Amino acid sequence: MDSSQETLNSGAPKILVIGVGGAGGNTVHRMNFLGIDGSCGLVAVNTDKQQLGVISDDLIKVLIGKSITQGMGTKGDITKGIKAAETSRASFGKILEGINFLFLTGGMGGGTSTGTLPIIADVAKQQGALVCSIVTFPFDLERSKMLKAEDGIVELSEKSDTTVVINNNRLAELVPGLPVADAFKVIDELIAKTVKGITESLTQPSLVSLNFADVKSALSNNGVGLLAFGESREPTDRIGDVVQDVLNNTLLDADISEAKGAVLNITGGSDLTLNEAKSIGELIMQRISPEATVTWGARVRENFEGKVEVIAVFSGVPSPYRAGRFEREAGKSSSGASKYAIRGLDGKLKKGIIEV
Ligand SMILES: Nc1nc2c(ncn2[C@@H]2O[C@H](COP(=O)(O)OP(=O)(O)OP(=O)(O)O)[C@@H](O)[C@H]2O)c(=O)[nH]1
Ligand SMILES: [Mg+2]
Repeated sequence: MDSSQETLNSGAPKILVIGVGGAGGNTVHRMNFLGIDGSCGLVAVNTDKQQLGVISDDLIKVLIGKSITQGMGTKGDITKGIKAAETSRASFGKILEGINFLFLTGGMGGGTSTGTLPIIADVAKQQGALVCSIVTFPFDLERSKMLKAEDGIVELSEKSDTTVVINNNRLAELVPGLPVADAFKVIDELIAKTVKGITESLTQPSLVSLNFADVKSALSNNGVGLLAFGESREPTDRIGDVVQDVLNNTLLDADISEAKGAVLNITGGSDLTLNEAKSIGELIMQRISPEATVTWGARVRENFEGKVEVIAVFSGVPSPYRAGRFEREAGKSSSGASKYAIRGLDGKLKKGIIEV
């Protein structure tokens, strides 16, 4: 029996999140701060020792490529990022042992993230994990990083099951005038919420639980994906309202009508009904291809009374990055807008920085 069958039989999948580079490290740091119920390991991987030092010691922190960067980061050099990761393949293999579902995150364009993410994805896939990468595309003002990021996304999407791209520039449209540091915080929080929502719906008792086999069908071998966030603002038609908000989401860079799959995560208060959750799923399903695999989970949270929030991961959308050149103008612009059980490298619980 392979490990994925074992997990399906015994219930919840083993989930791990690895944040790579400065951005990825900050994202997993934020996840740790938000807290995820259930067992989900959080790991930060970097070539920069100082950056690992400033994020929470609750995380497993893995310093790679010390002989290549002397622990000082790659300073944008993807070749160094690749070398650091290549020499750490075996360590990644150990970290990923027994993992069924891997979330990878980082800021594309950085030397560490762009070089390392595809290699971790490759190791994870070879070991049988479902790999969902959630990465950012740099701001227009980070010109030197944009071409590297485009190539990186193409490479990463070949190694991952789904590579969700969040375009920082769409965020700038969504909240004009937002200082960059605050924009990063918003993105980190959005990624953190997405991973938390999916993980908890997979592993915790929920109004509607997500089934790992369904999530697998929705995300497997599906290229580039997009993330959309929606919240209800009107009390009268909150279901129609939240669905419209998801579909109008400015973070969407491509047409979702051709998406091959979608995983929806619905959060509401104790007033959220099963029928409402179903309607949200059905309404979004109507907007994408009838062949698409759509699955949803719904959870009830405190302080959500009267509100509904949806985070949607769409997979297999036509990629504006496919040719290695981002068709920037093609993007849509719209008005709407536990403690972690982590095994260390030697199988014991370890916290703090590990050098590999
Ligand atoms: N979401 C988020 N994105 C960030 C953050 N910091 C930087 N970024 C974005 O991520 C991209 C990559 O930057 P880093 O993460 O610093 O790069 P790195 O992977 O550490 O690579 P090197 O430092 O070049 O070795 C940047 O171009 C920014 O667009 C952050 O705190 N959060
Ligand atoms: Mg860095």
